[in-house]
Amino acid sequence: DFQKTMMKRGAFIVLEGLDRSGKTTQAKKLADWLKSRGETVHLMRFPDRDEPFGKVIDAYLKKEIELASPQALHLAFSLNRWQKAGEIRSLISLGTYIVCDRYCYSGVAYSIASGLDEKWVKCADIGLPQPDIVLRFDVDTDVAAQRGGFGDERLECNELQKKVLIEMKKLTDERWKIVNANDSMEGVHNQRRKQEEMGKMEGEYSYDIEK
Ligand code: DGP
Ligand code: NA
Ligand code: NA
Repeated sequence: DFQKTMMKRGAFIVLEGLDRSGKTTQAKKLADWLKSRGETVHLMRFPDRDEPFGKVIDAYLKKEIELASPQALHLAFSLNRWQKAGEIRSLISLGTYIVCDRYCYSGVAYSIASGLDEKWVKCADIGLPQPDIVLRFDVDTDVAAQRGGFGDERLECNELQKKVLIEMKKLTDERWKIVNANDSMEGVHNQRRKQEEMGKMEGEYSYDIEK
């Protein structure tokens, strides 16, 4: 345990943004870049479609099943994150960098955009591990809609995406980093890398899940 205490803490880096904002590609690039600097890196994504609650979410998004209420869908997304909370904490304490494609900010933004009550949706995630950095990938909804695969799943409609972006912006404070995701893949990676080099962010977020 002494060794564990002396070990350098890792970091929990979250990427947020609309569907087809390129987050998934950028998460992999960020992970590779951190690895090239000698860090131990664990890529994570939410929803994690392999986890039991994630299987329900996956089936719902693919229109294979219906859920009885939007509240049930919201809680499934949250349960999916709670199933990973312990793993996140232990990886970080062991010095691992977690690069995470979506987190509770998607949870809040998509659910409010879908019409659920703000106060209610925020409750389910209170107590989840807090990220060190949140990178928000901004893409014009019209640019996103033209990217491959858009519209295949539920929630990928332009009108909802516009509302999600509004909600995502409300969750943002000065500690978030904004990336212009309309840029090319390399351009986006370089923007993000510059921000990473500015150092690890510390402190609280306006949507504080620790409380
Ligand atoms: P992805 O696998 O990243 O494409 O996400 C699947 C879809 O689910 C996408 O449209 C965004 C949405 N989504 C992700 N997380 C949440 C969440 O926690 N709550 C809700 N309501 N939607 C979410
Ligand atoms: Na998607
Ligand atoms: Na994605």
